[in-house]
Amino acid sequence: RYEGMIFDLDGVLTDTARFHYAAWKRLCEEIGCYFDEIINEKLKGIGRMESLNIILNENDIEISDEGKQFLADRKNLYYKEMISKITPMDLLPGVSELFQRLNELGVKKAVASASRNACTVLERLGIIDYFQYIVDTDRIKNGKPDPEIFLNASKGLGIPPKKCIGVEDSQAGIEAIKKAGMYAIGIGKPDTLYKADLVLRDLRDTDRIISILLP
Ligand code: B16
Ligand code: MG
Repeated sequence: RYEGMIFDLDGVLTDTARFHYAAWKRLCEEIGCYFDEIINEKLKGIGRMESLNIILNENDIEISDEGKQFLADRKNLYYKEMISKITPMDLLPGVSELFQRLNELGVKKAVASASRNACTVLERLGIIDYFQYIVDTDRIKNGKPDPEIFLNASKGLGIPPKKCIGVEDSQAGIEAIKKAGMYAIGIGKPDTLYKADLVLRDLRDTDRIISILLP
């Protein structure tokens, strides 16, 4: 049986993925950059500055480090404006019920998000106290798809990777979970998350998830 579940935040517990998209889109329109859903898919689970680098590369734009910092800060400003309106109503379907079941079963939970805004979002959603461990992104050297963030979470929970299930909506995240030696549940479309052990549309099918946890 598995003893711990490690959740990504954006796109798994709440739909902040659309806010990240909207904030990048607004920035790109301002600076005359091309940006679409296909580029956006590559940014999921990827840190802020690295995401900006991907966008600039796609547009063949080169700018100074100060210029990049300015743009990354600006995107974050737009993003923070959007997440300031989040409430517990913004939890994705199935999350509350799943957490309740996991608590009853004594399954530990952690958050492994690449976002520096993760704690603000968890607080606004009213679920921060459900987690025994939240990865501190400042301590992570290598972002997803490197397994470091998930290995850090498993250590933080005190549960070996083999006994953990990771849940992710991004390709980079699923790759990180698999490299960490965990069972991977993808949230989204099977064609984009083909490396996952199981792909679900959302966390609503609690019975299915519990049957994997406790075979
Ligand atoms: P921030 P996750 C990731 O969060 C997002 O998927 C990604 O789009 C974003 O660029 C990254 O966090 C950094 O977020 O700018 O708030 O620090 O999916 O790993 O929870
Ligand atoms: Mg995500």
